[in-house]
Amino acid sequence: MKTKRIDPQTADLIVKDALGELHIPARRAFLRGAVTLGGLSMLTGCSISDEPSIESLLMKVSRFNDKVQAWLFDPERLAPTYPASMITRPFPFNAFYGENKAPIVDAESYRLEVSGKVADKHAWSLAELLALPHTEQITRHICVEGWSAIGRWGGLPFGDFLRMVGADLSAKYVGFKCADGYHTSIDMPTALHPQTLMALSYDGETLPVRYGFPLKLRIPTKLGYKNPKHVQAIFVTNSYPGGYWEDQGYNWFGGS
Ligand SMILES: Nc1nc2c(c(=O)[nH]1)N[C@H]1C(S)=C(S)[C@@H](COP(=O)(O)O)O[C@H]1N2
Ligand SMILES: [Mo]
Repeated sequence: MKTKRIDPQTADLIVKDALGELHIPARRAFLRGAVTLGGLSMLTGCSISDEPSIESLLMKVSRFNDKVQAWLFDPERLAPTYPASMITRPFPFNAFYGENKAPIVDAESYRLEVSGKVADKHAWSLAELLALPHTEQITRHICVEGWSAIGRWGGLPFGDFLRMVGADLSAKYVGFKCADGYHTSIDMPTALHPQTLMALSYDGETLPVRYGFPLKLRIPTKLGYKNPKHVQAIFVTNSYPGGYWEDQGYNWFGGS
């Protein structure tokens, strides 16, 4: 199993995120004046000159950040989109294992389980999912491990799916379980965000195995680890579900 290492350039991106560069004027004004990186390092007693201390600083900022972001998050904010000419080729693979270990999900027997606070708990076949309306987006994926890349995903807005299955939209969380044992969860406003997609295609083709066949959640307002691949089960709940990296100290809110 890999552990995550954060290089200074990525740390910068995360600190920016942690400090709330979410393009909301009130929030920016609040945070810009109140906290600087230097100020934070004083506040938390961490030096920011070496990697382990950057990591522990980020953990502290992150905890603060989950609380602040929860009430400052603007569900209307859109992630930037890009022209097709800017797509990163080849788009990088990442997981907690190597590319040759990506799980091969059988298309015929695949069923997407839907459970928890939803009216319609029927399990979806791939054919049923493929028959749903399809929209495309070209957005940037940012991984905390030090890279970002622009890709093109297609699928159904997740909010449309949640409404279709009669999910309790006042529930707090949506959790995801994946074919490789990975799991993660998001807050309901993010689940209903217009750019949050149940993605079945990548760059105009069936989602390749390495990018999460048969289904991934594409959430451009969230960091890479909050974009689950090979999704097998979706559940709507009021109990905090955590996640694979989140349980190891990564910011649950994980905005980008
Ligand atoms: N099922 C599953 N989903 C996952 C992961 C994983 O290990 N397993 N890794 C996450 C992380 S950290 C990243 S950066 C992205 C990478 O997605 P990509 O391979 O499409 O670039 O998948 C996310 N979703
Ligand atoms: Mo990642």
